[in-house]
Amino acid sequence: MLMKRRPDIPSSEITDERIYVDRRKFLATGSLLGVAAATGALPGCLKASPSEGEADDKLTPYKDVTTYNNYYEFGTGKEDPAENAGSFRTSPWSVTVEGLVKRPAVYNLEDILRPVTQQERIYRLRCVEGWSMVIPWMGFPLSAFISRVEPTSQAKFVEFTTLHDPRRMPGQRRPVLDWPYTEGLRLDEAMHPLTILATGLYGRALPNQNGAPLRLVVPWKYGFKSIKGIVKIRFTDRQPATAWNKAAPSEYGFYSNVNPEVDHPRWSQSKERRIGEFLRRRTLMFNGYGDQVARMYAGMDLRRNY
Ligand SMILES: Nc1nc2c(c(=O)[nH]1)N[C@H]1C(S)=C(S)[C@@H](COP(=O)(O)O)O[C@H]1N2
Ligand SMILES: [Mo]
Repeated sequence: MLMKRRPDIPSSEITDERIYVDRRKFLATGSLLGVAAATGALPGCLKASPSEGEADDKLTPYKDVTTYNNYYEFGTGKEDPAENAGSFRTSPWSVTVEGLVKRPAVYNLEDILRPVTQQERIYRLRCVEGWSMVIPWMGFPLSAFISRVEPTSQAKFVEFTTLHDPRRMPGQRRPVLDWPYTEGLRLDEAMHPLTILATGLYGRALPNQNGAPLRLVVPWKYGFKSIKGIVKIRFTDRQPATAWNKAAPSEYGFYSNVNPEVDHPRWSQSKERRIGEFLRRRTLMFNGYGDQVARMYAGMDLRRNY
């Protein structure tokens, strides 16, 4: 029998969304594959069904993911980052690791990426402003890097800092935030297998406006936790200050878990508009990842720790 190989359709002829939607149907459980791989879960522990709400998630078009952004270092308008970050140079890039850690050093990006396996993970990102997207990220668990640098037993929190360079980041020439942008996680949140350092999306290198070359994605927290353009990771025993908490403490707390029951003081958090959709949908507790993360907050008052 003659086996004739059909030439692959050049990817340039297919829209990004279609490739990914088709691949996703094929994979059936989407991001869960990545999660299982990262946690090394035993086959018997593999969850067969997608996380809450995920079944009706359609990927947000590449165009929207890369032109509707928050990245105040490149302007406060949603279209500013795509317009202003194009010529931002992300190479060479290094990340300083300091604080309560056994291997403090300046790590080149290549050195950070060499030992890790990049995986695709489809996660929702919900902004506190009330919009959300579904994005196929490329990245690796933050835990892989943290384990490598070995925090000491006193380390309880991780602080992340974005590059501060007003010559290259025009938004930093105005005092919109107390630059540089910083964020923080509790160490267990940082070590959670859902927490990733992202290096790409839609199978491509991360666009500058989405935080190239390295940004955090914490899918159960509001988008502002997912800090972009990371140049420093510091381990501490005290809860670190965060840029948005400093700017408006009553509006943005340290935890920032997606929580439809705790309103932003100036607007409700119970619904969200999926970019590309018309009707608003109900916001899910922990952005729908509660079955995987809720136990980290057992016994905590999430109204006080907002
Ligand atoms: N350094 C830095 N990181 C940042 C921001 C920012 O202004 N500066 N904005 C945050 C906010 S509010 C959101 S909603 C997400 C948006 O990520 P996206 O543009 O990739 O969708 O990035 C977060 N990370
Ligand atoms: Mo946001």
